[in-house]
Amino acid sequence: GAHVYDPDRPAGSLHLRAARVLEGNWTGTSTVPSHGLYPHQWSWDSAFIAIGLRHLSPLRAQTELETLLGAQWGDGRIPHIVFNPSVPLDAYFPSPDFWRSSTAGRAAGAPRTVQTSGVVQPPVHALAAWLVHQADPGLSRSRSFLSRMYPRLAAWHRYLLHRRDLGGGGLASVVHPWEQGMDNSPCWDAPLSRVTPAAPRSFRRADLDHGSAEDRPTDLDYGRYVRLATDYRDGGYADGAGEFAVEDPAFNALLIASEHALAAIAQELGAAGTARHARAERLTAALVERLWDPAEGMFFCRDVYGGDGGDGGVSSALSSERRSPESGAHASERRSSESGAHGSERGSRSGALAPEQCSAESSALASERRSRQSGAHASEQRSRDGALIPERSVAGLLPLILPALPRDIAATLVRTAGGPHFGLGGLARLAPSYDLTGHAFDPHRYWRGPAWFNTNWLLERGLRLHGEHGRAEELRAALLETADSSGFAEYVDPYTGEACGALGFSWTAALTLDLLH
Ligand code: 9WN
Repeated sequence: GAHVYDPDRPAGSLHLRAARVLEGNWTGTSTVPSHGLYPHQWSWDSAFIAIGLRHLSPLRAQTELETLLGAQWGDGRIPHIVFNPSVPLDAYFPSPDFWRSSTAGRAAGAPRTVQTSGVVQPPVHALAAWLVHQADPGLSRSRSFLSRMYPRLAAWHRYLLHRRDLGGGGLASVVHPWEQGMDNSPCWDAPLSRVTPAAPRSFRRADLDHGSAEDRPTDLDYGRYVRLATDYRDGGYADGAGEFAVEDPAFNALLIASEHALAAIAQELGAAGTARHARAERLTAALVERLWDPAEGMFFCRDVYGGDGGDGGVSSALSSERRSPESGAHASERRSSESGAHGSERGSRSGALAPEQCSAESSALASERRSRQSGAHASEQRSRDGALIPERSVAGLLPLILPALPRDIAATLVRTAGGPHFGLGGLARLAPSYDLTGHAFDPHRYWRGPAWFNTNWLLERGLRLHGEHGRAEELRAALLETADSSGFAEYVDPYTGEACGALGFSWTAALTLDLLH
């Protein structure tokens, strides 16, 4: 059908309906993803929600992020769920009595007063904070929003780049599928197969009270999720001891985009952003070095504890195509980004970093780097190569959001997005979460095929960043049309746009608002 959003439809009405969804899901201090299925605050949801909410109420958008970052742990991690104490324990699994953050997480500095999970989610927060600031810089400065958020965001990135560099190659690893956010992606099948599932009767899946079993992860998946989370908890949430460690291209791309945003925030606060922009560029090079596959034309996940430590090519596993011999050659071709994607606005100094914080900024980054180089962190003492996971996930396209991505790689990603595996602008209405031709593709099962609004919003941004305005506009129109026709569904069939999962889903409504502005 026509994939063009009809501008003659009353423009206000989609805006109004999206606003009503967010209004209904607002609790007073944050927004639930959906009241039935997800009745607490989720980390990356809140970042996307804030990006939309800023168009309705910059104050609420700031509050959303402040509430989340208020639950940060002493070691810098931002938990993936902040529990609402007034919601019954059995409304969502795993509940606070499973995570036991305030006791089991004590050594890692979990807060005492608020209950949280112990795993994390993709670091979209600095990007969100910067975009929220830009929606109303006057309000932001008057509330010292950025100067209050900055140290927390910096500690968050420090946690990920130090404690989570389990592969020793400079990238952050996720230690649980919930952390990457695409819970049952086929990418996790191989690394999860090494995990002994928890006994099925040792837990109760509250998600099945709301979602249809065919659309959700399987019981076997859940057994493994529970095992990994239990072991992490029982080890006091210390990093480096688990069985599962994956370097994911989307998680790391979001970290890098957020590092560029943090550089812009530092500049706004009167410090130099150059060290952070430079770090973001080094991370972009590491991402290419470790996760780019030139023969397949996309990024793949690295299973840090998997494989035989071979050259990491995926083509022989995916098909019979031969790999190009110059794997990794792109790492040296990165171009420098002049000012970063998010501009380098130097604004008012009100709420600026204190002078000692400013000068501490670049020396802190330098000493972080020295301690990494000397192998001061237990997890970095040796590099683990692992192996690339031969599954094509939309995560492998999302580095398109990076400003310092080499031009040829960006162009290749655009081609891959429009090719047979993702069908963007052709077969598929929106980019699927997983390879349309893949052996595990299922158009309705959660992250094994359906299209999601956050990943497509990121692709739209990446297309625009790399000058693909026509394709970006087409994707924007398809997103708006599908959000509208699906009732702001959690996810949709990538071919038909049929609604799946929860309706009135917050990030779908929020990102719709953002695209309308
Ligand atoms: C586990 C809240 C979250 C999203 C994730 C999505 C789903 C939770 C679940 O819902 O995960 O964190 O119970 O399935 O996979 O991306 O953040 O919307």
